[in-house]
Formats: sequence, C-alpha cells, structure tokens
Amino acid sequence: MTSILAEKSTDNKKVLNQHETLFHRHPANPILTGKDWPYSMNSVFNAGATLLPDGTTLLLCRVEDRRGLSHLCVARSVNGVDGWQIDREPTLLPDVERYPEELWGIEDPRITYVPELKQYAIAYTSYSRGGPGVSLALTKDFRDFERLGVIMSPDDKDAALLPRRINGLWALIHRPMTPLGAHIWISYSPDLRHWGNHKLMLEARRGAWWDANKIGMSPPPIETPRGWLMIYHGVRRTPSSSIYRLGLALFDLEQPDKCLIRGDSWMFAPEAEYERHGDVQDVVFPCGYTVASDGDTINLYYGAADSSIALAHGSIRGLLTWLDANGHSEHAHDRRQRHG
Ligand code: BMA
Repeated sequence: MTSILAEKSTDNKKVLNQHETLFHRHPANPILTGKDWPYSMNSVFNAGATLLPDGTTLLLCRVEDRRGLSHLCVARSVNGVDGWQIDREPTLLPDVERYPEELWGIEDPRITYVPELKQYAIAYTSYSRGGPGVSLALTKDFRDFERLGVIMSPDDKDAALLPRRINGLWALIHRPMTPLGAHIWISYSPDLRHWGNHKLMLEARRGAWWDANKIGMSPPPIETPRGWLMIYHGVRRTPSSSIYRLGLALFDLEQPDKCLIRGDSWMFAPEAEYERHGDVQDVVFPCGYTVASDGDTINLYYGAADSSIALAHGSIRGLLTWLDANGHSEHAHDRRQRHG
C-alpha cells in the first residue's frame, strides 16, 4: 500500500494528511464501455461478477437502452481485463408479462455462488411502478434463469444473498428505504421465498459524515476468517449533486447483523475523469468482484459515472489492516453519535 503524499514527498517522510490507496485502478480503465457493445444501447455500468469453474471472469452487466430502461448482458474474459466476449443479444431482459415488477427495467445485479444449490443466485433491482424492489433469480450457466420474483417489496435495493445458510436460514442483505433513512438490513428465509426476522445491520450516519443519510451494500460481502467484510457506498448529497464513495465494515460470521468494526473515512472515491464525468457524475458503484488464486487479491468491478465499467485491485488482508487502523467498533460509534 502506498501513501499518495508520501510518494510525492522527497524524503518519503509520513505527512499528516496522507491517505492510503487501498484499490489501484487498472491502467486499461475503463475496461468496458458502450463502444464495445454488439448492439445499440446507451451505456453499460454496475456489473455483477464471478469466476466460472474454468477460471473465466463473467460480468453480468447492467445495460441501459436508449429508452432509459435497463437489462442484463453477460461479458466473459479469460484474464478479467480484456478480450471480452459479449453476448450478441441481451442475456436477461425484463419479463413484464410474467413479472410486472420489471416494467421499468432490471438493474444492478449481485451474484453469489451457492454451493448447497450448485447454482448462482442473482439479486437484482426490479424497477416497478411502485419503485425499485429486490428480485432473485437462480442460474447454473448464465443462459437459463429461474426467476423467483420480488422478494423485497419497494422501495428496496442493493441486495445480495449470503453463500451459505446462517443457523439454518438463508440470509439476504438489502437496503429498504424507511422514514428514518436508507440503512442496510439483513433478513432470513427458510426457502428463499418467504423472508422475515429483519434486522438492522448498518445505519447511515448523520450530519456532515461522508456516509450520512443514505448508504447501501455495494458488492456481496467478502467472507474472511475474521468476519464478513462489506464494501458499502455512502451518498453525500451536495447542493449541486451527489457523491458516491466507498467505505468498509466488518460483521460477525455467525451473527451478521453484528457490526464488529466500521471504517471512519471512505476508502475509494471518484477521482478519475471517467468516474467524475458521465451520465451521472461522481459515482463509483461496484456490484461484484473476483478473488485471485492467492486468496487475497481482490479485483473490484465498478460502474463509473453510470457510463462504463472499471476495474481496481486491492488486498483483502490490506483492507482488514486498514479497518483495524481506521475503524471503530459500532459501540464506540454509537457513543460518539449520542455525545458528539
Ligand atoms: C443508485 C443506483 C445505481 C446508480 C447510482 C448513481 O441509486 O440506482 O444504479 O449507479 O444511483 O446514479
């Protein structure tokens, strides 16, 4: 990990306002744009990601058409960087006849491989007349999909299934909007269809914080020996627009609503031109990652300014070390919120 300012200083001395670079942007960024697409569309962004058994990287990309409605399209690459084979036609289109909640499109898929089912579970946003809700689909091959329909009614999004049951129940992380704000919740189900036992997992902070008022899980959480490591986005509203930045939090493995540590500052933010300017300015929005064979290197795929897909790599160990140095237990945070 390098410190940007330490790099610049001649004697390499640590300076006070240094910050660490946890994710390094790939020099080929953005790695996928609308120009790469084999059919007419507006933009491509916010892709779910997974590694197939043969090592191929698969991205399930959100493609927005020229009406403004989104569908999903698969892109495959041997090295996860270039040489993308993009499906010639949309892979998963809204099916409004049977799933009217998909009326205004399907967006922002998060992929989880579920060993017990030997299938991939895709949690995605279905944009209904009543607002965005969470839908679930299962697939073995990203060609045929079994839809389970809406599992969290609007207004709810930013969802992913955990890869295994917790105490016998499936667990879904999601972000319902409530009158108290946009916070991250976790819910449980015996059968992936009926959901309950809803628990608040992580609250948006308040006031001037970078993650005040509106947060959401970004890619599915990363399972580490120390807990579920979550990359989440915080939305800072400014007088002119919003800034989507990324932070980190760690949750108990067997009781995932229990937050162990939450980072104070953001750790990744729009800086590059393709992140700052596009259809929606100042957005970095990862929906997926792959982990390299060393078990530590994480390749984060993120939508940039709602206009392209970019890649950055980091180290899972590095993220945990940063969290130890730059985070607090939620207990301490609650105390500060009350008194601060
Ligand atoms: C969020 C989601 C994302 C989008 C982001 C910025 O609410 O809808 O799909 O990338 O806004 O527009």
